[in-house]
Amino acid sequence: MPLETSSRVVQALTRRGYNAEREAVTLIAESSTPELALEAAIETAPEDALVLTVDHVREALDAEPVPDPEQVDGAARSTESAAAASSEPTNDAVNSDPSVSTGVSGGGSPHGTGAVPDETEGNTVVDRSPQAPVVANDMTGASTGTGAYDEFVGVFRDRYERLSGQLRGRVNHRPADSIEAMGGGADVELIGLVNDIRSTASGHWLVELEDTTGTFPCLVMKDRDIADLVDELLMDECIAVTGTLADDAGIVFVDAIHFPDVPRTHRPNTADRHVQAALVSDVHVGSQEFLADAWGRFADWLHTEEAEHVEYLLIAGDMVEGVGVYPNQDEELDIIDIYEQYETFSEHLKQVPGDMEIVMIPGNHDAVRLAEPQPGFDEELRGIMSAHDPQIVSNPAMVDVEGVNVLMYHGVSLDEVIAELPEEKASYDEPHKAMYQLLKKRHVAPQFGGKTRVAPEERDYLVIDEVPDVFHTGHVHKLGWGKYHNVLAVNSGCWQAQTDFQKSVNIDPDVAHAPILDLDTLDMTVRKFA
Ligand code: D5M
Ligand code: FE
Ligand code: ZN
Repeated sequence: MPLETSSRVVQALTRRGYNAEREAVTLIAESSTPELALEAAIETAPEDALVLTVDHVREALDAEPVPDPEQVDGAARSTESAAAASSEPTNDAVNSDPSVSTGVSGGGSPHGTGAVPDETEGNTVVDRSPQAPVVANDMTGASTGTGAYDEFVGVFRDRYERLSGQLRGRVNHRPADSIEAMGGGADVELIGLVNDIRSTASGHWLVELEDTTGTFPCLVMKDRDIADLVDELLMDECIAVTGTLADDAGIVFVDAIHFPDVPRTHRPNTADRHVQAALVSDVHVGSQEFLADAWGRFADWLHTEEAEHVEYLLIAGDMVEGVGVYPNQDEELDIIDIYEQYETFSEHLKQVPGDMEIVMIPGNHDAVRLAEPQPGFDEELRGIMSAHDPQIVSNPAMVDVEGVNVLMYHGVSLDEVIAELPEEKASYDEPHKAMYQLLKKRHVAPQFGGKTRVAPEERDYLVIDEVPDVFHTGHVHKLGWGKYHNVLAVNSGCWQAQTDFQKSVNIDPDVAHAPILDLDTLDMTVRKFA
């Protein structure tokens, strides 16, 4: 089979177990005899190399008899233009076509043997290599929980301290155990975790708040505007109320409810060069419904010129379908062994350009504990997925990508937010609105004891301490994005066609979309590969 296109080169390399740098693929595809170039490059690469680099290819091309790619540039280009599919190689433009080189002032020295452009020419310095993202709050290896009762008390205390800290600038908190002593009619301000929500016989709302000293009942009258906000409350989230103490000092009549929230004045950070990230999730390799062809088209596209600025790939969980996640799941498995699922996932990941930085967190289908926070994959799974040298971190994790803080969270709690809140505030069709609620509550999984399992740790890793610039989730298999107080919330859809279960409950997944985020402007475009 002729190897005149990048995507074929990538496939050939993948079959041979190699992951390759984008430019390495381009050089091979551009040479007059790509098959020979590919063989020579593989020969040149050390035996234990997982990634075929541009240096390996250049070394191979420099050696006879494979012709230098620049000398056959014209021929390679005409082959290219004859090719029909959009996945044909064009991302080599920075190397061989000065008219589209970026940041390089014209007339500089020739680029040697068709190699990496000398990006320091002229006055501008262009850095085309992605920086390794810096991860804050990765709790992999730091788990202390054994599940003992007092650990649950500890994690809630930590949640309360940190979230009440966020509210303290706005309200003058009185401890629950001292409010009764204040006397009827006093103005009260109280910060607590929501311990109970009940409607009274006359239709008002009784919200019980708990702080470190005790609990206190707070009454929200049904005819007040703030009654609407009661619809948004989830158990165990932290809020503040201000109000007036009843005559017998046994209850607070609520005038206002405050959430920790994201300040409206939040000014997001942006990258200081034009660089993009692809935000995906829910690949579900191993499922009969995994869309391998669509994934292949996505990976091929990443090798094209159009995608040359896409230097990062963030994957927000559910790499594989897993085993025993839901009842009867095995009937829809294509690969029944969990390790084989990761091996196949790794093969699909190798189709992605080798010079991209990849960050992955686990989801509820992955082979790590289900309770959140979920630590990153263990050594064995890291070994299987090592080809790209991805950053494997916990769910959730705050990832600094070129200065942009991206909060990655798989999203199991979104099911709960959608189930508990009214349709207009959170729905499967608008998953980003459910994400807004998590930002408002400054916690990725507020409700304890429901579907979302929470592990007791010394620290509540699920609190959103720092306001992210981008919030990236998956899980619900629906595509949706929007801005909340200048924070871009993106739920990234999936690479798995509708399962029997989803059919039975009318979940219509958004498949094979890749949201592409401009890190310098935080603008988003969505590419479809279905
Ligand atoms: O879940 C994808 C979406 O589908 C998410 O919203 C949960 C829902 N889902 C899928 N299968 C089930 C079963 N069997 N029970 C309840 N909810 C389900 P994911 O976990 O990514 O497959
Ligand atoms: Fe999923
Ligand atoms: Zn999931």
